Amino acid sequence: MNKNQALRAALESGKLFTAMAAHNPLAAKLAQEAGFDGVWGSGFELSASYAVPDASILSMGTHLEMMRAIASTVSVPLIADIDTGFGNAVNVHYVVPQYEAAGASAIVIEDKTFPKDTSLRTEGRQELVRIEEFQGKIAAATDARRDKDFVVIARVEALIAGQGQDEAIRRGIAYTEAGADAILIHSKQKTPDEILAFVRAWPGRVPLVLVPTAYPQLTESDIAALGKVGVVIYGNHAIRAAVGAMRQVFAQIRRDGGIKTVDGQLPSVKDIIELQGDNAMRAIETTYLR
Ligand code: SPV
Ligand code: MG
Repeated sequence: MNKNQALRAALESGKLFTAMAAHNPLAAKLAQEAGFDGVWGSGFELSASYAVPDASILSMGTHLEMMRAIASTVSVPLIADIDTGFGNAVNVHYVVPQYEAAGASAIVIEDKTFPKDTSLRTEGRQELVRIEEFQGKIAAATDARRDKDFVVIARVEALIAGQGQDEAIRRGIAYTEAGADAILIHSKQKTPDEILAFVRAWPGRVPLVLVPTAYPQLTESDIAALGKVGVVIYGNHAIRAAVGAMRQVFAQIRRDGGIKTVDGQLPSVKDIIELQGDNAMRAIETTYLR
């Protein structure tokens, strides 16, 4: 089974697929090593790693090249976050085969206006495009894909935009009718109540995708028990882990006036060299260096 087939089969199996965010190939490799089923090519994480807002500031090329680097590093499926699709349906039609060629197994496209604002920002600018316009973008994505197993996920931002559950359900159904393989429903409420109400009301023709960043109390077994969710995405835990670890280590070195105390607490240089693919290079050296 190739990666696209693996993701497609997971969606059809009814078993919960877990995807961890990554902003570079090393983070993706660590996610795979930890046992996640896939990688989330997060726009938020990549933006954060460039220290810019997640507001359509990085170019498609920057994100696409990172997806290519990630996909060529890991053997698990990559779900690429293409934000609003970098424009209208014409842009989406062009963009989707690029992401397929880069090795992604799915794209998530959200129903906000371009340029977007990030969903979890307090008082962010959350404007939605018309339902018909977004249906056109979904249809453009599904028609443009070369491999029928490549997964197109439509992301409903109606709850994020404060437009309520009826509008969210209406949009989810409309996007399913337009051909979406799954519906990502996002919420920034600090308890799972809003999402649980949506899941209960969801008619369920295609699986749902949840990003429980704001309501972390909802566990994988809780989500699996709902019976309608195919994928859980951990949206920003790689970059938050990296920021926390760097802050702590940098402060310790400044405080101690050197690296003596911190050294034994860090992954060894050997560990990093192994993550860089040392075993593979040794095999290449043995075979080809004469
Ligand atoms: C991302 O990780 O880029 C996402 C999830 O889209 S969120 O940041 O919560 O909108
Ligand atoms: Mg995003």
